[in-house]
Amino acid sequence: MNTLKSTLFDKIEAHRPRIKKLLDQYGDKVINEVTVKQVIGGMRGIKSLITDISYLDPYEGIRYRGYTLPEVIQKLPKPQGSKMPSVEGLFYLLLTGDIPTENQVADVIYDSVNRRQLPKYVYEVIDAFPNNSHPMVILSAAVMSMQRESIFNLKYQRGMDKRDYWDPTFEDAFSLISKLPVIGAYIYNKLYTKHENVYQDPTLDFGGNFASMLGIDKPYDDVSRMYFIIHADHESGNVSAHAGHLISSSLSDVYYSISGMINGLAGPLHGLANQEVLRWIQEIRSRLGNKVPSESDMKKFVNDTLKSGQVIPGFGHAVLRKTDPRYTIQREFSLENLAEDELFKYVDMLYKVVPPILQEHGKAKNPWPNVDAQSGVIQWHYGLTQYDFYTVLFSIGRSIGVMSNIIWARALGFPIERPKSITTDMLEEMVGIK
Ligand code: HAX
Repeated sequence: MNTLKSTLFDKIEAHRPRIKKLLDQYGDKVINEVTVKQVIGGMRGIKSLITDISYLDPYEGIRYRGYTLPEVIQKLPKPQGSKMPSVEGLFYLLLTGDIPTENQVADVIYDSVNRRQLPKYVYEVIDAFPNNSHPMVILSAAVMSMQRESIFNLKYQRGMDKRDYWDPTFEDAFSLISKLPVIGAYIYNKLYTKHENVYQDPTLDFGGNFASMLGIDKPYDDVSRMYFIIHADHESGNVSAHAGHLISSSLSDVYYSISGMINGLAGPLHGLANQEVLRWIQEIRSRLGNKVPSESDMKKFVNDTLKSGQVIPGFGHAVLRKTDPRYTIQREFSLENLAEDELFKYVDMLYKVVPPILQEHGKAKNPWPNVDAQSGVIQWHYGLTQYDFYTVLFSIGRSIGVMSNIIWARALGFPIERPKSITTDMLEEMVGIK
């Protein structure tokens, strides 16, 4: 076993008794009450999922394995000359809870490079799509097409001890994570560059190789690393993470689960919001004849959007109650690298203008920007102007957290998910209306 897998195995063995004790000794202890509002309102805030990979505090934002994002970026080993860490190091951290050494990261990169090769049919599946298909559809289908590669599925068919489920799941997950940037880059090149740049560079890490396959120069390699790292996980209850977890809880393999995760991320209230932000800014731009808007122009545009019954993309959050630290990290990167970019000026002005308007509007519980308000502008600045593609980038990052969770769910023997639903009649009876 390589060091990542053997370290993971030790952590799993150490963790299993904790879950067993909780179940055996405290299984019936009440930790939560559920209100009518939560039943009707998308289960907001019900503590009913368990994960040790990340935790989202409403005011502080996300922590991965106890580390804030600035700490993750500062502590994880970085490729020579880079300001951002290797994504492979993040995978190590999410799986084991340990900050890896440079050598441990090098081992993961070595192993990952050997898993990057795509079966030939995946290229054919991608090429078969019309060029006006949304890239998220192509991504989901490409992942789905690889289900026949699943080692978990093969071993399950042959008969496997439950305690070993995590091992082939790790193999499937690590292979799929390694392949996703290659799939993403191939989709990008098919749709937008007529396959000008397709070459992988086995000497480069996850983010570096992705930038190279897109044919975008430095510092886009660091942009990719940053982007994949900050999008990797956001607890287990968000749509993409929960969709992945739910599907895998029936013992569907990671190909089924990640394809489902991608489909959930493709909604405009979730991952597609990064595309929506850019589309919306472009709309403002063309309405104003490409001139940089004044603050009052911008306020009018925001108010018009709200009056027409639409949401302001990139603002608000189901859990967060302050500016998303993923927004702040990208804002700091932008101030350092693209402060004069015209679109960044739009984003900066929206940061000033939108929160007070949303507060006044009185509906959104969180008027502050989320990750998606910033991310598209950075991509645009480095030449990735095809904003339909942005959620593919999000998917590549998010898959790392979701698959880490799936591996652990298998290791800890979490059961098939099955919450209970009730009828409106029953709910009315419960509150005494009937
Ligand atoms: N603009 C206008 N209205 C908003 C709003 C926004 N940005 N954010 C919330 N609201 C509205 C809601 O639509 C809701 O209205 P109704 O009562 O009429 O249904 C009301 O305020 C209360 O919503 P909430 O409780 O504050 O927020 P939710 O938990 O229901 O929804 C969302 C959270 C992120 C979906 C929401 O804030 C939103 O639609 N934001 C814009 C889209 C967006 O940026 N999505 C990306 C979120 C981050 C993410 O998941 N990235 O992948």
